[in-house]
Amino acid sequence: MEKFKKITRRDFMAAAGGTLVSIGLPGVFVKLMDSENRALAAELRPDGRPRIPPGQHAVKELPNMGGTRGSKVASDWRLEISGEVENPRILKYPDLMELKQVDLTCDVHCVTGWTLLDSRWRGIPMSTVMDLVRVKESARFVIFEAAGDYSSNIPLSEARRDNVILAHGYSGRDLPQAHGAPLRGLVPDRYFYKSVKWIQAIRFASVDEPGYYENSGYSNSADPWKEERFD
Ligand SMILES: Nc1nc2c(c(=O)[nH]1)N[C@H]1C(S)=C(S)[C@@H](COP(=O)(O)O)O[C@H]1N2
Ligand SMILES: [Mo]
Repeated sequence: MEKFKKITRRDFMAAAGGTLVSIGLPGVFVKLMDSENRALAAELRPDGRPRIPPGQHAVKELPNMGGTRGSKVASDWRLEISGEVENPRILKYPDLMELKQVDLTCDVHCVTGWTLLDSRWRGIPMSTVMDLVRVKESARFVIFEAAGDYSSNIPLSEARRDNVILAHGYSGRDLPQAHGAPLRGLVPDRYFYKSVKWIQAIRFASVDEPGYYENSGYSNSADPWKEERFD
């Protein structure tokens, strides 16, 4: 899992007096100080890329970006996994809990410009789900489908990465409903619209199916370090 050079940041915080300044305007996400953002922008990830992708700024908390929520009744919830797989499954929440669980600390990047560093998630690796349903050779894309016609898509090669999970925990607690409970996708190295909240179905497809944002002028590849925001 991802590990970052936190020393740099801590050293900087000490030098800066450890203060985080809140902008505090209603409707404006609480940003870090510009100087701290500059220091973080100079920090590198283990893969050599800058910690803060170009055109992004760090925030202190996970904003609630809204969307059409799924059912509040957890016992009604099902995850349907279908498409190019040998073993299609419909899983209930307790079925998910029997699969491999991982804790992941990662950074997430919304296309509107905010980045949240060191967010902590718990869930099931996508690779575990892929093994469970036995994905066929013909599958090349993963389509995540949610309540309210929201969907998003990633290449299968991206889905195999070990920081791609289905998350049901956030910050040491159950994932809050606003952030996608009972289950959301987490694809940290793509803009956050690829991390589908309130997932209901996962489909393995041989042909790509751009989702809600991807069909509204936003980038299909959505790489924050290449600033692939729009098509
Ligand atoms: N189902 C669903 N998932 C979604 C969205 C949405 O509107 N509906 N918005 C996306 C966008 S643009 C972002 S930035 C993140 C926001 O997640 P958060 O509200 O937990 O911060 O969810 C993504 N996943
Ligand atoms: Mo977003």
